[in-house]
Amino acid sequence: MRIDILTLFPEFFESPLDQSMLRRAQTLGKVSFRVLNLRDYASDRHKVADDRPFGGGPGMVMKPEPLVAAIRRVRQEDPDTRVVFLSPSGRLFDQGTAAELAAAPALLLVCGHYEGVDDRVRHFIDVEISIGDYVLTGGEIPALVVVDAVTRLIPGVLGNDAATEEESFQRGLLEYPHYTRPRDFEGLTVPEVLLSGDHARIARWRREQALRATLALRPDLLASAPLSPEDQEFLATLAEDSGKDR
Ligand code: 9D3
Repeated sequence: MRIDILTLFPEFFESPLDQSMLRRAQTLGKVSFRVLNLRDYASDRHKVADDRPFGGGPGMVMKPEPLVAAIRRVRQEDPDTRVVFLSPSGRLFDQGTAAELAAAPALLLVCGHYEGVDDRVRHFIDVEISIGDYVLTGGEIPALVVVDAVTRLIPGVLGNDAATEEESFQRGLLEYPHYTRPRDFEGLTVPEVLLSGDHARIARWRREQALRATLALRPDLLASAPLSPEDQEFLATLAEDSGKDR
């Protein structure tokens, strides 16, 4: 898969794309990143990419010509490219959107900056994505969030399919707690069940911990998580218990 990033700050991406899983994915040939400098697509002598807003007001607006020239160039190379615009008014990014994007043959992630982008650029975009309801200074960090979430879903990138299977089993729930050595850390001990060697009991305990944590911290997730009759039963006993206490 090819992932292109269009930005006024290409240096921003140098280190993040060259670390850990993103680096490994490139080495394995699963993904190739290109960081495109928006200023290279400005046609004027001074390579200006922004201008004052029509109608007045503070800040600057990104001009349409360089953005659209870059989008056209990438689409010309690969017409199947999905063009994603990172924007505070986009659709909220989630795991489902990450999976959708991971299925595309190529992505172009367009990073906005300043107060915004000339609205006519919207006509050249396939999807607008926000990573959450907080104000950032630009689309660069959101683009990295998308890159990271999408790249780990490309087949063969994570390597260990065991982790992926386990993840799909716990799909839609918060994680169960993890422990490693030592068994006693400053008086904090590892739950006995994890030392028992009883794999069925361990699996049940982990499932229950995940359900418990989800009910306590993210009950909204339970509405769409795939739950077995045993899961429902366990959640019902938790609800009963809390009713007795209070
Ligand atoms: C004055 C109104 N602002 C919108 C809330 C303007 C504005 C603020 C910040 C326009 C762009 C930005 C920069 N943010 C992004 O480009 C961005 C973003 C974000 O700020 N939060 C969550 N997701 C994203 S994706 C791109």
